Amino acid sequence: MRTQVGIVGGGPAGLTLAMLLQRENIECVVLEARDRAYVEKRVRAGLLEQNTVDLLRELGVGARLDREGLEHSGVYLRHHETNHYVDMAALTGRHITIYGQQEVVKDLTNALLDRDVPVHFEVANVALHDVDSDNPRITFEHQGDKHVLTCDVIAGCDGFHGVSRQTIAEHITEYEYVYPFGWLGILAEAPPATEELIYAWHPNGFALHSMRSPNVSRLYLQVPADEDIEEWPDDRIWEELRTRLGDVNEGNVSEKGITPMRSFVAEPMQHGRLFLAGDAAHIVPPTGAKGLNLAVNDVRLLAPALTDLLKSSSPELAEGYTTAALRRVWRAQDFSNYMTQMLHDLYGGPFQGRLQLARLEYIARSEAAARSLAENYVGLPAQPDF
Ligand code: RFL
Ligand code: PHB
Repeated sequence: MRTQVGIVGGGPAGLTLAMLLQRENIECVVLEARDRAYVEKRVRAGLLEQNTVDLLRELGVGARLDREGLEHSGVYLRHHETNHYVDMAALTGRHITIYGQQEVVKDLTNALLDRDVPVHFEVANVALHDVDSDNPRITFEHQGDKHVLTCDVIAGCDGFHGVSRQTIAEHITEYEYVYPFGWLGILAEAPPATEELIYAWHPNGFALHSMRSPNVSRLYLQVPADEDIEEWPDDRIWEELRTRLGDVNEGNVSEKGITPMRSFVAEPMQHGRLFLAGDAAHIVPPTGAKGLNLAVNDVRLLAPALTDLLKSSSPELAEGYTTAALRRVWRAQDFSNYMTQMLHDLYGGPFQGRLQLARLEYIARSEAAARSLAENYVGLPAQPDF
């Protein structure tokens, strides 16, 4: 088997890259470890930046997003039982949209299969070889058979635990910070009790009220990193959500889990003919809602770089990929860390709590502070200098 770009991983990064390459008539094959039903059900991100929405529309996969996505103009920052509205649309002219990551994945997968781009699910024992050469190879098993896929380029879009980054580990510097807390997240069959998202500071810890549709709420609670989910029966979750968020509408809990939180960057994002994109190269804590959007931004930069490399043998953009992508990655790292530090119990005592409240007050009182938060949150314009 041969293709121009072998894409490892069928999450948002891999699938969006495949769409971008297909548009340029560059051949690619997507290899995904999980089965299709699992990938399309996996509940993860929900908040899309304007840049991400614009790109999905441009790729012809915006129809359902336009029908079902919930466009938002701002968020509430809450402390001491008071919600302060940050009107992001007024401050930046841009919006954010709630539309589940698994819906994006479904739309992209359908569009790729419609366009005859191969997406192979349930591949096993994926290994990358000779990424230093002009003919890197991917070996894998699919439906009981062993395959070798020879490529011009490999895109490692296989998430934080994938094989791609590990293949070039000796060429990479890793920057990492692991937070001493995580998020307990639930999906509840209940209409959201708020029009806009609420990010809440509370002495008991952070909470977030988000949603997926007019009938489904997505809610999160800060818990210690080593917390056992068994300690959190539904009644305790609802009580704690009410304490931290005020009004919440209760409903059947259809999904429940604890996500650890880390900040992580791998530099460089390329070695030889292997290019990393998305969570394979970087992780942000979810407080800034940047993970999925960064993954999409990486491939927005990677697609023209690979197009130039493969169609006209021009390596300049490919050589500049790491620098261009990391500029936005580190900006998002800083923003996500800032949001996290401002809103979570950092287990640092009352002094830290007072500093957090001073930051929240500053955003409520200063338009400059609110605008800075807003332009980062809605996403800086998708230009090469950011
Ligand atoms: P993904 O989505 O992890 O996809 C990688 C894919 O690769 C597959 N894979 C392999 N395939 C072949 N061979 C192998 N050896 C493989 N190993 C793995 C995996 O099965 C998977 O399908 O990475 P990608 O594409 O880079 O996308 C990144 C996003 O998924 C991630 O950043 C976001 O979900 C993060 N995130 C959020 N991002 C936002 O932009 N807005 C949000 O509101 C937001 N909320 C969140 C989040 C992540 C969360 N969790 C659970 C980590 C909320 C949560 C709770
Ligand atoms: C979500 O809806 O899952 C969500 C929203 C905002 C965040 C993180 C997660 O910051």
